[in-house]
Amino acid sequence: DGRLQLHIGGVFPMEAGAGGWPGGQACLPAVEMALEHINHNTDVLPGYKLHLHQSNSKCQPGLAMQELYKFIYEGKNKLMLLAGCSPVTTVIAETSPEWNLVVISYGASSPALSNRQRFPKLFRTHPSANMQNPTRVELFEKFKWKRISILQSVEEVFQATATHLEAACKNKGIRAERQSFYGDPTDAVRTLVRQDARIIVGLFYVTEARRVLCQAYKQNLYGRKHVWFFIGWYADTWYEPHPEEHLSCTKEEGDYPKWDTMESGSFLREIVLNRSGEEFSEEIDGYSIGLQSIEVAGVSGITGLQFEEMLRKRLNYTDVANLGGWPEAPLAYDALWALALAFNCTRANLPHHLKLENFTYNNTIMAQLLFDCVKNTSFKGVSGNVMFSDSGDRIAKTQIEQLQDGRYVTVGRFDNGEHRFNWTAEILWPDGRGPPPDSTIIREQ
Ligand code: ABU
Repeated sequence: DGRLQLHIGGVFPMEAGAGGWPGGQACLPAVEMALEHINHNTDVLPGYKLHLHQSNSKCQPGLAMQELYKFIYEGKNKLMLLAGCSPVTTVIAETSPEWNLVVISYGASSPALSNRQRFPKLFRTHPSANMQNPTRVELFEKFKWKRISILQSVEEVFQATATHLEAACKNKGIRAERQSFYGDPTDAVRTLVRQDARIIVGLFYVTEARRVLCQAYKQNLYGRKHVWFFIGWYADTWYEPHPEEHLSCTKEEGDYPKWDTMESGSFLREIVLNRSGEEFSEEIDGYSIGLQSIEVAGVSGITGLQFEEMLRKRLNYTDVANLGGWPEAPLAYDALWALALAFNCTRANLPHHLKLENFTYNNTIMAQLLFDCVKNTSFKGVSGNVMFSDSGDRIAKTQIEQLQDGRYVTVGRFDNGEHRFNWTAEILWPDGRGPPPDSTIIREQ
């Protein structure tokens, strides 16, 4: 159509493999939607058209490196990269500064990524997993749990989150014991059983989570005496067995627990709120009916709710809640807007002899301008206000949900900025007698 093309690269994990996050399933369509909206918007990059080169990283760093080299050495020069999943974002963001490339991550939670020395050109629209830890500690204190266990797989993302959680617990006089595993959680679960663990925070990807449940079942680390905290970005029915994973415990064994009933113990999850709504508490006849939200359109002209509806339609109204990356899709949509607005800003500030479309990997002037423009990002997106701190982190609110008879119910919200908890519903306990103790020794209440 006569417009000049600007090329960008993006890696999307379309499947989880042995362990990982299949977030590309919903995040890639969200980015494609953003691409269409940006290319149709005459105020953004007039005279230019963005062109996305994408590949499936499967959340595997080795494969992602191969794709990175293809982006760099094949076809047109790429001006910027998008990346998702922590292990992949880590290798891409460590390597790409060699080619003066800025990376924006729409789906990487690793706290280790908040390190400007190690990742000099990385920004992320996805908050760090550390954001969940104050919420967890708040709950431990509320229920007077003084001893908790952390079960983590050994990826850096979970290692770093566990270290931060241990420190937060120590600050409040809570003892945290950590067990880790690589691939097979059998021995780590055995140790938890030996230690009589009751309150367990799980830090692992979803395929590993199903392996953990299988072992929890086999080794009897579930039921009314146990509370499990799981990561909130798994699909809604993540606990259902997946036959292709060939786990050694199946529903056919007869007494396989119904994980979504209270008898199997209390399952809590923390999710980061990725919505553009502005919240307020509403009361009817003096009774609080919880937090309501007003939707406000952002730079793209659509609200968070409209975005969600458009994406549902684009995905043919499939079972979106069970699609990898559905909760993160607004972050992916906003990542592309951040990139486009940074191109806009760079174009406006470039010396006359330099043109965006002529970017080369050794053009340090343009690379610095691109970096500065992303650094100064500030816009209202479909996931809320998009801004990056010096280390690239984002402040967000956390929502606590409990699995109650087959569906997740929101029980509270925690404002990490103001450090304020807002309870919206009761947490239910299996025998109606309140939260289970953190060990066999019952402390004075
Ligand atoms: N919310 C998805 C994060 C995935 C990752 O950190 O690898």
